[in-house]
Amino acid sequence: MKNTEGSSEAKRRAGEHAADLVDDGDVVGLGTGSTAAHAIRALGRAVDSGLDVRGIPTSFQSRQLALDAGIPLTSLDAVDGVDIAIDGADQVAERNDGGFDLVKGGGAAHAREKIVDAAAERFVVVADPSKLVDPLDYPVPVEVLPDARPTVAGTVRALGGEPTLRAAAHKDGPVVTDNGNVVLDCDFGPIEDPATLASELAALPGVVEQGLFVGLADAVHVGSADGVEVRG
Ligand code: ABF
Repeated sequence: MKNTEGSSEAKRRAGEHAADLVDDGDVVGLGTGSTAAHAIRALGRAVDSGLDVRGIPTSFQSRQLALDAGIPLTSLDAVDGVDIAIDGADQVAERNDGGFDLVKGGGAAHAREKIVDAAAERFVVVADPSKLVDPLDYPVPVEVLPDARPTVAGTVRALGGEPTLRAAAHKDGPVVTDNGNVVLDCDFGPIEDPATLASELAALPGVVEQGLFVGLADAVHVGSADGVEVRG
């Protein structure tokens, strides 16, 4: 059975550890998901204690959390740059060159996450140990314009993947993203060449964003019951 208590403690440690990296005056990308939420809450406490930061949310969920935590918000068009982004992942694989490849999008927020994370001077991933794998094999979330669902699904099958339209958890119908689109979870089994698959998926007409983050992350903070290991 999955040790969810241990996993949630690991997520808390990872999130809080990464939040400590934020300096006074920073513009911070605020990731989505339960691990990034710990970083947002920790930042909120730091703001209460006088830290001067501005946050850029990556989803409706992270915006709400940041507002509740009292973090002043801004947007990409109002700043010169993003100093640091702290975000979770569904899977993390260490590359031979010391970098990291990720699958993201389990929260259907990967389009905005990629915009903000890629814009950041430093992109820090927060995770519990269950997220570390080799190779990546999590179904790749692909956000598509609703009209493009059948054509993208057909090409995903031709590429060797099995696409599944993500269903909404608490009502009939598909998940609808913050951008008004749908998500195809595309199972390719083990992904030996994430860069090539990312390019193939990104090139399909109607694909808004795909969930492979190839070489974007600068570091991964892996929480555990004992502490936090920083990789990268
Ligand atoms: C977001 O939340 C994602 O891109 C990823 O899908 C997910 C990770 O969730 P959690 O931290 O709750 O495991 O960052």
